[in-house]
Amino acid sequence: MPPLTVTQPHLPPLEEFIPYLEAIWDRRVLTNGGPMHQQLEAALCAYLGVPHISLFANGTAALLTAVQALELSGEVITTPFSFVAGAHALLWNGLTPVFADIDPETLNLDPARIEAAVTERTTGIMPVHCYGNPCDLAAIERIARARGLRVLYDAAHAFGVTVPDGSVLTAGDLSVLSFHATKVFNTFEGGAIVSHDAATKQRIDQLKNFGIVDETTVDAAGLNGKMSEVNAAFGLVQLQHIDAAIARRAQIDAHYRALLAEVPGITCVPPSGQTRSNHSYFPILVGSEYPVSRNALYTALKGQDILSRRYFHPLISHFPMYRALPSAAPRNLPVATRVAEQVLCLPIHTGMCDADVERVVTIVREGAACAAHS
Ligand code: T4K
Repeated sequence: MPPLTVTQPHLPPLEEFIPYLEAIWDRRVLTNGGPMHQQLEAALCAYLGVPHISLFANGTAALLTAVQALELSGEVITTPFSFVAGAHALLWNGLTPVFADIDPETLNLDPARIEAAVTERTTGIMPVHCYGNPCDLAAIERIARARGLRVLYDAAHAFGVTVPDGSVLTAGDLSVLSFHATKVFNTFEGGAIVSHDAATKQRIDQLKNFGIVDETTVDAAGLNGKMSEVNAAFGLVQLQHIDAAIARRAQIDAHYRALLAEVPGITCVPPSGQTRSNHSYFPILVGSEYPVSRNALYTALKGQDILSRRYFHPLISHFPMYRALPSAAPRNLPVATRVAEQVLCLPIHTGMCDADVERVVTIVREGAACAAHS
């Protein structure tokens, strides 16, 4: 039996993809904003309920370009409890990440800590909707407005997530998505920037194409962030299956929550105000009342070929390129430091059956029970 991994790409039947490949072969347009690319942008705007989307080769290139497009300078406040790509995008743009602590309930940036981290060098805030759970959008907007800051949401985990006002992706100035193979919606590799107006989208599209404005004009040091036609075509096929994939994830999520509800010391991270979740991750916190450590539980699962992941341990602020920053000190980040020691993301993907969920939970329960007898 293959190991049960934390995630697994949801793949459509191969035969559905073939006609799209044939169309690409016929046209010989392989990249640079071809018809598949344009169709996917339009289809995603309609599906997600957002005004403008620019596709990218991956989420990290999208983050890099989003930071560049917002013309940020000096310091940008962000979370240490995330994937390292976000802070790297700041560093690559010559900016200083300033880490602020997270809220113990949502595991997203704590607005009070954002406010306390603002200095006269701050030009932006880069929050992350961690695990697809929305940040405190209203509080962040209030802080940004009061201080004249730009807001770039790292929405890599938040494909299809909605809040009472609509898509979570329309909050802030820009939002960045990842369509990596490990994500709910994937194009093998891929990403996107959601923007509010046509002029911003046009600027982003130039920046992801070397900064080319026209045949004889290049006005910025843009990168090559373009998505190919094959990736875009795959996205068009995937989109036809996304609702079914999210619905299956919702069942797995509910099954885990029901079975884990009574396990002492295990907390399932609750949703944070979304009207639709995408169930992209299933994080639990292994608290001090649980008889064995998070790492011991991780190892026990691994021993049974269940590959859970400690997203996001270590904290970004722990890595050598960030460690010396004053804001990276663990005493500045007590909640994130504790959560990084407790968190474990259990497997959740459409390849799982109910018995897989039960197998995972049995091991979690055994961890609780074995120590109850010791
Ligand atoms: N912002 C945030 C908040 C992010 O989480 C990410 C990416 C980004 C920005 C950047 O977006 P991208 O530039 O990646 O588009 C993964 C992903 O590589 C990364 O995309 C993701 N976040 C991060 C949270 O996780 P790993 O190193 O944990 O992936 P890996 O290869 O260990 O895969 C995990 C499991 O998935 C494997 O055990 C097996 C399964 N898997 C994976 C791949 C790649 C498959 O079944 N098939 C596959 O093709 O980083």
